[in-house]
Amino acid sequence: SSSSSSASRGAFIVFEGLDRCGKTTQVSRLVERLEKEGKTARLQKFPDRTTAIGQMIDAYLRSKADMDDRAIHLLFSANRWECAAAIRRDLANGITIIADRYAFSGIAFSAAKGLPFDFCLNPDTALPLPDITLYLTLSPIIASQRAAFGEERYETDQMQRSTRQQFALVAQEVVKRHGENRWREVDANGGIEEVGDRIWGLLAPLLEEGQGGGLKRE
Ligand code: T5A
Ligand code: NA
Repeated sequence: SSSSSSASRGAFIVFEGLDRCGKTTQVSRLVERLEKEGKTARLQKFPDRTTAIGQMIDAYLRSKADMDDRAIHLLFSANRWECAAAIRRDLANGITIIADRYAFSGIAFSAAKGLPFDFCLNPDTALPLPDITLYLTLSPIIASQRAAFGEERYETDQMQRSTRQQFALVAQEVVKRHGENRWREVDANGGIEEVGDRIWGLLAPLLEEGQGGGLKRE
């Protein structure tokens, strides 16, 4: 197309994966790299622990507070809803949003605790749809050996195993509803640079405008 890049919508890119797979590390690097390439990008972390709802979530995750499974599930979702308008606004203004976790974590972690899958999915269904989700996969043994694993509530081998199974169901659902280009697995084994290059190799062609197979923008 002949439209200038400043007039086009930003891309909405989500990173997902089990605990300690390296999401935050890669999301920060990607935002820096995009800015070097002249794109405006914003990092959006979920849970966003800075809001009032986020502080309740933080207390729950650090086991400073207990909560009913459904109640905490809805708080995770509410924490996304309170950020949704800003995400839509920024995308419309050409800002690329890179999210460190999103609704897919919400579904997978809560379903792993035994809540019905549909109950887990429903509160998030009308949120802004990511153009692409990169699901980082890492050997569970390596993940559990990384710094600070085990400090927060869900960081047990059993919970991680169960969440991995639920993520597979989430992936199926995303592909069924929105097409296979919306969900990509990325091997997160290897060094930080190596994984970063893998991610960049996948995203850079999609972010180039005017090329076939680019990101589908909602
Ligand atoms: N949750 C979340 C829900 O239940 N419902 C929801 O709706 C949402 C949104 C907190 C928990 O909340 C759950 C899921 C989680 O259990 P969080 O705040 O994202 O979610 O959790 P964090 O503890 O911040 O992040 P993670 O544990 O998921 O870690 P990351 O971001 O995957 O990994 P990162 O980059 O912080 O790296 C971990 C360590 O490994 C090193 C890093 O330096 C760091 O020490 N590292 C590497 N080492 C070697 N090689 C590499 N390639 C490395 N990459 C990173
Ligand atoms: Na993180």
